Amino acid sequence: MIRAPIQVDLTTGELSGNGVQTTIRTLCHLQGIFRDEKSRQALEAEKVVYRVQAFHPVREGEEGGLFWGATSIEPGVVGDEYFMTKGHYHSQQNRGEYYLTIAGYGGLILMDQARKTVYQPMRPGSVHYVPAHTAHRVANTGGLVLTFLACWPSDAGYDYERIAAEGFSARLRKVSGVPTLVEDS
Ligand code: M6P
Ligand code: ZN
Repeated sequence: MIRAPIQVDLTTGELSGNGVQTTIRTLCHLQGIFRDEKSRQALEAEKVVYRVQAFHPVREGEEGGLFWGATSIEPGVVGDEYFMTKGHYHSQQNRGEYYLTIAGYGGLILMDQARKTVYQPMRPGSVHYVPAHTAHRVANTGGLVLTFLACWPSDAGYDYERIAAEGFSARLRKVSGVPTLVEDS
């Protein structure tokens, strides 16, 4: 079915139009995501960490379509770990994704099948390819809201359970004020 276009505000990354859905993730949704659980609990439970807007022109799980999204991560830390997304593998592991940074500064954290974790600095205009079979999460390392656009296959799906069970092998932490990828102990 041919769908009406939606709009991206190229300054803020905000999506608008028919079919755009918004999900808010507050600190209380992010139990077990950050290394320092005590610090997370000490912060305001209703504090917004990030917001995801998504446009699904076809049903989730349908083969052959593409989804479009905008994610805005607030500046902040839990302990010494930057505010970040939950992170996921795709349920259909052989599906990739693109990210395009619109505003702010951050890091895309990628972990391959061998649990090797790297991070790519994100800045306005940076385009990042998330390969298939690769866990991905984004952290806001700056003092402003970090906003990026994403495009991914409609049948990719989300595997959050594997992240909950195994985590990433490294975390992006603020060490002497500098974003540093630190192996998780
Ligand atoms: C990007 C895309 C979305 C994802 C969002 C937040 O916009 O990858 O599919 O939902 O980031 O990431 P997560 O689902 O891991 O919280
Ligand atoms: Zn994804």
